[in-house]
Amino acid sequence: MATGGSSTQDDQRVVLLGKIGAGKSSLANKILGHEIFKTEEIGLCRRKQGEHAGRKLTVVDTPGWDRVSVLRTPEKIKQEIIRSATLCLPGPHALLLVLPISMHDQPASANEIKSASHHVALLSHRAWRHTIVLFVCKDEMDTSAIDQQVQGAKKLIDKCEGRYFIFQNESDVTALLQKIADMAEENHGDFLIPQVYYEEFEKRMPSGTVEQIEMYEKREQELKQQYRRKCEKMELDFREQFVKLEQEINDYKTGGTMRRSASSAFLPPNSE
Ligand SMILES: Nc1nc2c(ncn2[C@@H]2O[C@H](COP(=O)(O)OP(=O)(O)O)[C@@H](O)[C@H]2O)c(=O)[nH]1
Ligand SMILES: [Mg+2]
Repeated sequence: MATGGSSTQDDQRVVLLGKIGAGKSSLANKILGHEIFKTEEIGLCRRKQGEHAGRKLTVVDTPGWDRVSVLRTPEKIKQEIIRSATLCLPGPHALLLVLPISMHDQPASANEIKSASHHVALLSHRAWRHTIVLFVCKDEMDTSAIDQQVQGAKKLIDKCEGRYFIFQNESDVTALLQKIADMAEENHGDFLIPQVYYEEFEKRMPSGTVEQIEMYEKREQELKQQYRRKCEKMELDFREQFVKLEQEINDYKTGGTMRRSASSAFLPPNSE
């Protein structure tokens, strides 16, 4: 859907989502560069504005969920999660779904992943176009441990069209904001219109227009998926070819050594 407003390169509106204790408030403080969000749970959304490297930022911190099933999350918390999008009008450019990772904790279970998915969907099925899975490393982790956690959240990442980010420390803020700007650019500058306004907007549209928009959006998603699958296949093919080529070079080198030693067997002594 067409939107206006200033470029996300210099103005970003972000909502942080995640279970209680995921690290949302701490992350918000890191993004804004001050301790302005309390890290204890308060049950209400909080909005703060700030700046990072010339970019104007609006960050909405939300209360998290603490039950694995969305059905058991108190209605008040669900309403706050839905309200979060209205606290940064005309709507957030990005929803950051925070998943904590730590050497000492178990990776998110399948039920936790499902729960995260259902909580994001409270903001409407359109929310996924604007969501990035954000892994927050709570301690030093090696790459293979991080990879394992990323694999465990593949279903969520797929819903986000492959978008995820690994946040290890404050120095990653600039790259994270760039990732948000890239996603917004991919979405042609669109942001998530809060559901209440979207419904109002749907009512005012001439009949058939909403269906047409949905059809185009669906087609766009299909094309993006096809494109991603093609890229993945090309990458796989390229890797296979690379391994084959590496093997051929190795074979050639070892063959060469053998050839050299075989030919030296026919040389007269001290002739090398
Ligand atoms: N070691 C470490 N602890 C963190 C980090 N981020 C958050 N925490 C801790 O995790 C707990 C929950 O963080 P908080 O930001 O309040 O989570 P929220 O409930 O999602 O807002 C707090 O005790 C934080 O100090 C981090 O990057 N490293
Ligand atoms: Mg918090």
